[in-house]
Amino acid sequence: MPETTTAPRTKLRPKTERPKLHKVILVNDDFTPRDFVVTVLKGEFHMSEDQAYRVMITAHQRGVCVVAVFTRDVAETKATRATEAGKAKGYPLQFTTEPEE
Ligand code: TYC
Repeated sequence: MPETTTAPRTKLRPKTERPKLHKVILVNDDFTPRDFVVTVLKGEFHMSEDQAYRVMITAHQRGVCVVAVFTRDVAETKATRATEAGKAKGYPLQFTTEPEE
């Protein structure tokens, strides 16, 4: 019976593409109350009071602040919901999204 030899197997590692992440960005405005921005950040993005305050005040001072990164669908859904929460109260609060580099 012929000897069976097993050739060393070159490990095939099929490329698994990681989905590109998208940033949710909080945009400052002159009308939305600070407390309301903090409430929306806590509710939609599960932030602590502290984290939410820091993100709000950064957007207030610099114009924009990255809130978090998600896959595209999740980022867009959260940005839309958070923007709608402001609209429902008559505020011009805006959350936008953009792909990470
Ligand atoms: N600039 C607003 C104010 O002074 C507060 C605010 C902060 C609004 C961040 C939007 O993304 C924002 N009442």
